[in-house]
Amino acid sequence: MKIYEFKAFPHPRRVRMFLAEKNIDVAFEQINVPAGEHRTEAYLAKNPSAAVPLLELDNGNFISETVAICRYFEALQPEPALMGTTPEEQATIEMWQRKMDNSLMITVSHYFHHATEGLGELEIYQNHNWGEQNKAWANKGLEQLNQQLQTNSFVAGNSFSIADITALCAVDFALYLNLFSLSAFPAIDRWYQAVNQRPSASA
Ligand SMILES: N[C@@H](CCC(=O)N[C@@H](CS)C(=O)NCC(=O)O)C(=O)O
Repeated sequence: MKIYEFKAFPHPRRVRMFLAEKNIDVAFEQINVPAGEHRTEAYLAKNPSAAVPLLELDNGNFISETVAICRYFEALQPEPALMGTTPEEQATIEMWQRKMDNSLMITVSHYFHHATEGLGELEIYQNHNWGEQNKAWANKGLEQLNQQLQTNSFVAGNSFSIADITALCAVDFALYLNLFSLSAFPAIDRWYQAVNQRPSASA
């Protein structure tokens, strides 16, 4: 079993954090995304979506998409549960995981690709206004997250979950791009100081 990734990038970091929380050891192979290694014929044969992370199973099958990879490891090793155990927990965590993906990770990503240099020459199409619109939507996502964290210790409630992993990686991506300041969102700031200290945050 092996995971193709590019260590510094946000989506691979989500998988690294998930594995670290579960104390699962998997081999990694680096695919240099800024150098275009994810667009070679050899890599596209493994993942036609041209993206990392990608999990290669021992039977030769591939699983792409961050959450699908995490779900595989959750099923393989349920403890500690990061995707809930009861039907209500599972649905609540999935709800917040999707909210964090849609309102933060994806909007910050669009901002990066469209309103900044992004991946440079690898950017096939850029629309600055679309990037700026996504910045505004990312700020709405932060407001929603701040509101949720005013009454909850973690993103999906009382325990750490995959929703916190997605939110932390998206918040760090946004901070790296200077999209916002933590001081403007006190509840996010309190949560950030706590989750950022978990050993998995530097996995
Ligand atoms: N929906 C995918 C997105 C993965 C993704 O966008 N990965 C980025 C790295 S963080 C990538 O490979 N980008 C390549 C590109 O933009 O050309 C997932 O959840 O895994």
